[in-house]
Amino acid sequence: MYKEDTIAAISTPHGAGGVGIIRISGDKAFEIAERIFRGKKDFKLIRSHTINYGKIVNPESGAVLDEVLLSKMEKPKTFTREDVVEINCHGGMVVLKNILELCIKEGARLAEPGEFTKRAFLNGRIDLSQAEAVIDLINSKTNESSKAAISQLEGKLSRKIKDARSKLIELLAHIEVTVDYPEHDIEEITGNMVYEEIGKIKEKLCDIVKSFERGRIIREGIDAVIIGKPNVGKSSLLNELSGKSKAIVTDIPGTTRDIIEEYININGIPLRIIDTAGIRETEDVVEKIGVEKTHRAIDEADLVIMMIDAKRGMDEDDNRILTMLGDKKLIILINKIDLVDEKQINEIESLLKGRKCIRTSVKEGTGISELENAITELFVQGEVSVNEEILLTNIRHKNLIDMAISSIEKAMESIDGSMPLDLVSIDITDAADYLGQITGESVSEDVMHEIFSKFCLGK
Ligand SMILES: Nc1nc2c(ncn2[C@@H]2O[C@H](COP(=O)(O)OP(=O)(O)OP(=O)(O)O)[C@@H](O)[C@H]2O)c(=O)[nH]1
Ligand SMILES: [Mg+2]
Repeated sequence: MYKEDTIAAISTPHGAGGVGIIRISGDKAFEIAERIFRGKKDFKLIRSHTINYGKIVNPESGAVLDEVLLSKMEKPKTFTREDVVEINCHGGMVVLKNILELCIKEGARLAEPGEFTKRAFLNGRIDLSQAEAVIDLINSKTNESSKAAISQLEGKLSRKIKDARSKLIELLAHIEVTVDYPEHDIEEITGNMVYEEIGKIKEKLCDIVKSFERGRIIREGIDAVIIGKPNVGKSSLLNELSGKSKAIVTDIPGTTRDIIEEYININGIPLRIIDTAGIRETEDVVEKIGVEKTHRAIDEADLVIMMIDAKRGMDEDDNRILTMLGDKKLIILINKIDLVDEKQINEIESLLKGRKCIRTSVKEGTGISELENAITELFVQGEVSVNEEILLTNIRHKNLIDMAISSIEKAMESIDGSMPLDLVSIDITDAADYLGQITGESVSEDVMHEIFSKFCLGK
């Protein structure tokens, strides 16, 4: 399944840095290090899991490439469960490249992206979902998303999935014995018993799926789109929330023609905030395209922030926009309250028929923190305490759990229809198989390739 050769790569980001790390893993790691490292002690005498000062020297020319700290780590107590050498050198790209080239010349192969983690998986140190958590951890943009990744890396998701899978397999074994060896003296399993057992497993899987929406938001963030008629202050809001003057603001209606997006972070939740062209009937070709893009952005958004101009009041256009939104998650802002009095605001609120809204003046900065709190509340009811629970964050895992659930449902229907148990067991087998693909107990080479190719080089 994998070539047992020795791999090497630069494990730190490209570009100049204080230190850079080159990692070598495989049977020849020590042999290579022995040839290129000159330390106080003979390499063979260096104890495992120690860090050692010395020089990297080209054995042929005798040229010194750098002064380094080298860690020697003997298998199996290493990340890949193979012999590992890490060379901490100075962080210039030329130094790193020269040392890497020397390692390759001495017999290592340049690692593929994610290959160190792949070896950790293939050698049984971590399972597939844990390997994927390593990618998430590297890519996480907020504290919450890194906490979720760490909990997955610790194997919290894997344990639940493995548990559900082994219960299914136990059940399958029981069914098989009942069907194939009725003469054996074990308790015969009935359709009702199977129904009850897989029902319980289904419940547990459904709970995990429920955490997906929150998990996805914590990992990828919320897509929030700001919409409204032209000139209500959408671009001003984007600029205010992001603290940049990214979007052009003028008092000419129809200023924004294209989608403008910015990433911000509200109470630990990453938010992709999208400013759009104001929605109105228009003959202007460019603006028309902009309005079409606005509609598409609304379709794809997790949250719509609709702005109403307090000065102009609610009109037909606002109503049309509101009905168009369907059941999208919505926050309504009554903006420019600095220009009107209480009576005018009340009038708009009464026309909104009890829909919750926030009064803002983007110009004066009022109502912005209420908006931020409303966003947080909508998506994270209460405090996020990722450590206490597992969060499903990965779409591949979600799809597989969904498929396992529908296989279990099919099995339950078959039992309802009084089908024989050996037929029911086909769907249960499918369910177990889908779950196995999450942890990697039953996974194809293609899927594995797909997963590990998402990694950066050197991890
Ligand atoms: N008085 C007042 N003016 C505001 C407020 N918010 C925005 N404005 C002004 O309203 C005008 C339009 O603001 P924009 O942010 O460009 O509005 P927009 O919704 O992006 O407009 P389009 O891109 O044309 O759809 C600008 O002159 C802003 O300075 C506010 O709360 N109070
Ligand atoms: Mg604008």
